Amino acid sequence: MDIIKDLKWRGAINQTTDEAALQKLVDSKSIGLYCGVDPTGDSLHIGHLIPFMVLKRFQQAGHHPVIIIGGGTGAIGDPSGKKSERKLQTMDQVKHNEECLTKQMVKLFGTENFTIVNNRDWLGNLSLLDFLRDYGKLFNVNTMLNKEIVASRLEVGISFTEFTYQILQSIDFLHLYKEEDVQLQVGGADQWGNITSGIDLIHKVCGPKADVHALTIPLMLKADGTKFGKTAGGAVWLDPKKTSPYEFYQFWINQDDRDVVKYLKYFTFLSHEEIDELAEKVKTEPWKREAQRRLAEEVTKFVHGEKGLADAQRITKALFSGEVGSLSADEIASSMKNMPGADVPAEKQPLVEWLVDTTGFEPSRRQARQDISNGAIRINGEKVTDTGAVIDPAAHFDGRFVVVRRGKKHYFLARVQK
Ligand code: 629
Repeated sequence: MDIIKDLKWRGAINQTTDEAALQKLVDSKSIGLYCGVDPTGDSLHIGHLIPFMVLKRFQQAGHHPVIIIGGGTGAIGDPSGKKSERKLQTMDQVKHNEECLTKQMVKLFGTENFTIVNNRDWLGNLSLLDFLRDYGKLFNVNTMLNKEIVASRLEVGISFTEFTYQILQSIDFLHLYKEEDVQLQVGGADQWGNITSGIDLIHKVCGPKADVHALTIPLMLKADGTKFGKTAGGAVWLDPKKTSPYEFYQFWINQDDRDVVKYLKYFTFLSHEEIDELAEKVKTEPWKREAQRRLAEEVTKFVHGEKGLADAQRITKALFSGEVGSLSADEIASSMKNMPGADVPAEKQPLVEWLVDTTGFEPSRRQARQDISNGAIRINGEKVTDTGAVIDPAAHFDGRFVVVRRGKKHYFLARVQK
């Protein structure tokens, strides 16, 4: 399948430079293309995944993706999409983040037919005088001021440092065009100004015939108007220590019917036919949530591998059935961290008292006794029906937690204090 057509079908194209010329280029040969990421954090999040999925599709179509880890640009900070000046990171932070992101990239792209570079390698050695003589001369301040990102910041103010950012990203595109045969830069819609400024630089240095292009991807909007990729617990990270595979899987499985097809198109490698079939099921049997399940399976497998997916599914099943006894204390910690809970002492106590006075999980002793005799209460996955039972909070999950469930849905996590 034609890659540009495929991207269009997926709704993944916001803007491109001359589309007919770009189409001709990708039809004619295997091209080099790139996307950059600045090491502003120690993990990628699912928003970053959007351009990387596009690069991956190019890779699968026989083209050659290059990723720039912005060790140089990250030391400056892209003003794009920021309403105010960024705080500079320390160089130690930048370097630590570079290492983390590089590892994640290799996990996503493998090592075959893929190149990863760090722009500190060329930006870091550029002397001030060379910068001003070789590049500064080729940038017109008026043009730079007119870029949306700079223009929108003029009221609040923008430092010379951040103002210069677009020149650095332009030098990168020129560098990769010369050294790695890169002819296309991909990014989110916020990157259009930076990318086209690189194209102008290449045309000035290498001549107007240089065949280089820009492709941006629309900002991801959610049907309910809230920001994509955020949950109550914050961003959805690719690092399993920050967002466990279970939480990651749950994020996708909980998506709205109105959004799920769009996400299948953006975030999975399922064929058009498969996605069309799932879209049909969203219409005809939405209660089955098959599209959401497929989405969660595909994305979790892509990011966390078969093992990550299997763990997520096992934990999901345990929490659904209530039989949580087989989960490890760490699995409890990561899967239940956003559920209601309380800190409790380690001492044994009659269960009814514990449920009412110690945890506040039940409103009254009468209610607690009734729920227990009805078989609605599970403690650590085991049904308790004896109203005279005594609870030993330190007995399970390495003495760290007691998991309480009432009915099918109401979970509560008691954290045992040492
Ligand atoms: C050097 C650095 C380059 C080319 C690009 C860059 C990074 C770029 C940027 N990107 C965002 C980031 O790093 O700031 N100036 O977080 C982010 N990107 C992914 C998408 C984006 C963008 O990594 O392009 O639009 C988010 O979806 O904001 O030579």
